[in-house]
Amino acid sequence: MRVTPVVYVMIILVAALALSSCAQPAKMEKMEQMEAQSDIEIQSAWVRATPPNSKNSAAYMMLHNHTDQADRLLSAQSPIAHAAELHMVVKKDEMMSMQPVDSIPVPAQGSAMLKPGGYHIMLINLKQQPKAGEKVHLTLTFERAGGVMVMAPVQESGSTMMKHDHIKKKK
Ligand SMILES: [Cu+2]
Repeated sequence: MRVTPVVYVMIILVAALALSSCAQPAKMEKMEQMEAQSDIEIQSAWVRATPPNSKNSAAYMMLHNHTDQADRLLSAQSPIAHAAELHMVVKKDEMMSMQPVDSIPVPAQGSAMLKPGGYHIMLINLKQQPKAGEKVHLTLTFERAGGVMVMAPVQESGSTMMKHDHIKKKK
């Protein structure tokens, strides 16, 4: 058959279409690696590795709000724990202790830091012990941004990442 310019253009279109549909799965994967596009961006998330038979662990991260409206982290969930609570560390009579909070504010065009010694997500009644090198799935629910998922690598708690949770029990 004679390849007219019109047929030629159609062949190119069909080829382009086929290529773009092939490219879809790779694109999806990339999206997942970027941890989803959301008004809230999550950076440097990590979950504390626990010694055997620990009841609890904690998750830490930076929350960035790219909108002009203040948001709040309302709750969190993880398949490795029966419950997750939002906590902050308070110093009372030279003792550090944790206290549940209703929400963690993320200011407009600002950020909130969840870190040892400050705000954190407490993973309570672990179903499995988070081990260094693994990744833990977390779902965070924000007042405005809604649900945001993150895969947080598990890390050993180093010297700077300490003392908040079980101090009361140990001493
Ligand atoms: Cu806590």
